[in-house]
Amino acid sequence: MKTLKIPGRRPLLATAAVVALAGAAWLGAPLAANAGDKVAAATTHAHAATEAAPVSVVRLPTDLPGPIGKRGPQRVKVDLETVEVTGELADGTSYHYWTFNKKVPGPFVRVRVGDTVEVKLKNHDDSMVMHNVDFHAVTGPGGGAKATEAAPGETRGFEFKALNPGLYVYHCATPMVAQHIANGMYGMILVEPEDGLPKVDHEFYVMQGEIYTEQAFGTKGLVEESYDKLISERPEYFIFNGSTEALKKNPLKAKVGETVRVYFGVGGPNYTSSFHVIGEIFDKAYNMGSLTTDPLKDVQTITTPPGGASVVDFKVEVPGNYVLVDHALSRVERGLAGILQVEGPENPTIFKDHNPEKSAMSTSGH
Ligand SMILES: [Cu+2]
Repeated sequence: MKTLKIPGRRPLLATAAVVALAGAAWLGAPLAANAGDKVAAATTHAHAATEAAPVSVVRLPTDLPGPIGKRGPQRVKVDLETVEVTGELADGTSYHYWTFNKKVPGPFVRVRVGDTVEVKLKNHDDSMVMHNVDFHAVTGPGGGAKATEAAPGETRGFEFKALNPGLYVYHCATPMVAQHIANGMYGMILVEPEDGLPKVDHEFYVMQGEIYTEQAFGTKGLVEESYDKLISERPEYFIFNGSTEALKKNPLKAKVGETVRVYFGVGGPNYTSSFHVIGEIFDKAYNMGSLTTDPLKDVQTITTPPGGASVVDFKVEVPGNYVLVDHALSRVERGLAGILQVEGPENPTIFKDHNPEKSAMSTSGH
């Protein structure tokens, strides 16, 4: 395996032993007491990890808790575990991800304004590097990053009061931060306003990210991260929910006449998304994830920056497949697309194809 040096930091990719040794030096005190054990353990585990078949790191778009409903402020516990795992990036292509709870994005955390949130972060025993978490919903130093900085095997924690409602990103903030985010370490926390949000039939969780690999887009096998491409912002892959296939193989689903809400966020680390659903219009768009500002109405595309979020609501009136994209459409060719499948009766007063037989033979993505 190739060794890439980050100036002044640990090697980016190296043999397990080299990484473990460099990691011990880089991590300093926390590992010093049992550095020998840790090197031995890390070597064994990393070896197993690279040989193991890739797992699915896909976070299903339906994997989020339901609305909180009427209740007063409470104390809420959030358990995160940082796990480094080899996962499927694309068909036949795998990548060594760094994750919260083995999925990308990490778990969707849902609290109410005024709640006290108790965060526990465990860095898995098999990890090679330190991890932590910075919640953008936190009022306090680093969003909790310092308070959760955990060496492999260590558990840290803090608590915060959720003062501001909104949809917020969280991410690992261990240097080099862009590397930790690019490897999959991001998720979202929804802080509901006192009265919650208007009811909809379906809520979905979608996040966009970039993957920077040494090998060109489409290369099969285990691909390696590229420091040069990361630092010059030249990703090979763009992904929704962890892989190029995540939301193609696990489409969002709704029926004609139902209302849909997408909690959309960008982990990044670098690219702003022009989030758009082909063939739909957002009836409401909560700009920048702000839930206390009146939503925009009748929006085609909503810009969402890295470390930012949007909430979009719309009703689906016509059956068919609708494609979720970043309207910077070159990114579709690098994997970025998802499907919203709408089933139900045709609605010819709203949309009527004059030659459906010919349309059925079309290979157009739209
Ligand atoms: Cu990390």
